[in-house]
Amino acid sequence: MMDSKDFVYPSQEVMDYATVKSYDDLYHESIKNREGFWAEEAKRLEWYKPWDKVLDDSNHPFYKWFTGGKTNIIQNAIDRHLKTANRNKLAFIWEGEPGDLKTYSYHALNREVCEFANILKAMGVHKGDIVTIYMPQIPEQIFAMLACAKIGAAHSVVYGGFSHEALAERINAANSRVVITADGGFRRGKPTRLKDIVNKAMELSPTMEVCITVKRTGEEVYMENDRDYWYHDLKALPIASHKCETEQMDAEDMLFLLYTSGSTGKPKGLVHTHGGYSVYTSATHRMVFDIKPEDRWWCAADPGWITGHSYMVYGPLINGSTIFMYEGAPNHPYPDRWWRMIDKYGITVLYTSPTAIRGLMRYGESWVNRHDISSLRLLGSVGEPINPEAWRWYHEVVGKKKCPIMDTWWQTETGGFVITPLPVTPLKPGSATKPFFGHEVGVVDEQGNDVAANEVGALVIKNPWPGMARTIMGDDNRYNETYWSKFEKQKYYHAGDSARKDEDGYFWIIGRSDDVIKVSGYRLGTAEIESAAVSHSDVAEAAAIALPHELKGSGIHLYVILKAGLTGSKELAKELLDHVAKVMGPIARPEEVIFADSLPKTRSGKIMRRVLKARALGEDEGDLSTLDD
Ligand code: 6R9
Repeated sequence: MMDSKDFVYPSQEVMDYATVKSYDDLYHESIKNREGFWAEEAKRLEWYKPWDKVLDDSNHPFYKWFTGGKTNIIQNAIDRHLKTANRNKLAFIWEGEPGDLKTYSYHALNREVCEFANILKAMGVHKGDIVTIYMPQIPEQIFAMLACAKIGAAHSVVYGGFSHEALAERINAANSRVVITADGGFRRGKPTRLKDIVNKAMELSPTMEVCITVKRTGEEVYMENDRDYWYHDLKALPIASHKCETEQMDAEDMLFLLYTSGSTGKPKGLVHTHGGYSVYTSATHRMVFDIKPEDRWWCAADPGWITGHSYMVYGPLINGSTIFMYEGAPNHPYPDRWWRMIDKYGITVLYTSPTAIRGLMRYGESWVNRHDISSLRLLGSVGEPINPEAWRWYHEVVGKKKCPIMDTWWQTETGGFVITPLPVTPLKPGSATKPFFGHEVGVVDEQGNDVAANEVGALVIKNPWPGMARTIMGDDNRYNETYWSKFEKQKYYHAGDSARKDEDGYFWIIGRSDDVIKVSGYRLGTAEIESAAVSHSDVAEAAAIALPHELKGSGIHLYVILKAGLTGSKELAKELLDHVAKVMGPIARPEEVIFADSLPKTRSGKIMRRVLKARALGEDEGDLSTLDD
């Protein structure tokens, strides 16, 4: 690990360009008058009706922001721009994996979104409904999200890598009637077959009535009469007018639902709102990445992840940025694909994950150096702690030592950045540095007391913020239990990460302290992986743990107890790997299966994954007093 004294200072050029020149002054002000700070940010946006109260904290932990206010995120992400010179500015540049290119001005984006919105209305989608979106990375995915928001329906985007079972579970939990998909997308030169997966999911989803399919790959797909509609057919009908009123929403109305993995049981559908989320994503995006009108912003994430929602779509569009999106694999047809596109489109900010950086790093710097990527002025990282080797490569080879790296710590639950540098912040490679404005973040012991500098503890947020998730859909109790019960007395938000804060007040995230595994930045629950494993007829019990993986950050290692009378074999191990990947999706494919006779458990029957992990790493097993046997 890098010595925590080694600061990397921003260049004079970065300092001169920066809008926020000093972190400390604004930070102290934002803490002294938190509501005032957020009210100022909210005033930068348009509202149909201004709010009565900035923060309603009368019912902890169910905080409300900008109550009484009326808006719609589309009012600021699109409508507002149509009245200014932004109307003719590029909103969106998209490149398909085969090399096809599409561009949309804000004017053109509005037409697309209105058409899609009118189609949804014609299909009977109403304000308050939840529409499921399961798509490849094509422009229509973004149009679909924006169209839902525009008419006041909530979207639930399911990551295109998930299996039909995982998709069906999410459709059913949200009670979705309508799903939007595509025949497929292109990945590593091959078409994926998404509609097939949706077809299988719909068999398991009794609520499903309508499936809208965008034609992308042109592959043959099965379409059922009166249920399945081609998007281009609907678009050709008079119902698809390019004019559509934006629905006026209460600030606290649901904008979207996004499922994420928790430590136990079923995935949680986190609820985000129109008002607070608009303010929070746009403020964090603008200030952390010092967004200026001339920027070309590339958040290389999947829209099915919170990063895609907040920083590919909503934050940047509210800020009137030109966003870039790429459909396919980073190494297709050659490992210089990303650098070629940065050169071609003049990208100024690249925001991606450590996994992606490590993946590109292994091809060596000559691929980067073939292209002129000097348009880049800032870089960003998200999803997991970035290791020093990847940090240095990103900084030196990609950023040519002139682009500071914004290592942003946040979660699906937080809606946007919480611990993050600004361009002017002296960096320490591997540290997400300091809290964003309005935030008091702490590292605490079991009782909720701040621990001493450099001691490891639980990461907590000590205050409410506008971008916070409001609840878990349909389960207020679980929301309270998961995030607010551990430090109930102090009213701290419990993030589920362990961390330390050094003598300079810089935060170092160590990783999840609960049973969540981050594979290539994607969040998976051990419980889901284990339940996928035991759904195989030969498996009696399973335990999943994460071990360090060179590219993915963490890889899944699966311990399996077979049913009586069965013995493990190489073939069966392979079959189990395939089975988990099939049930959950390829992202959850374990690295290895280890056949075991027993698993370490507590007397209450809870699998002690930390013991398995310590053994696998040859580390001290720690306190075994609760171990049964
Ligand atoms: C945005 C996102 C949240 C978990 C979080 C933490 C890890 C995210 C990080 C980071 C270290 C960073 N995480 N950013 N760890 N440094 N810059 O990733 O949301 O998928 O909900 O995951 O990701 O463990 O608790 P989500």
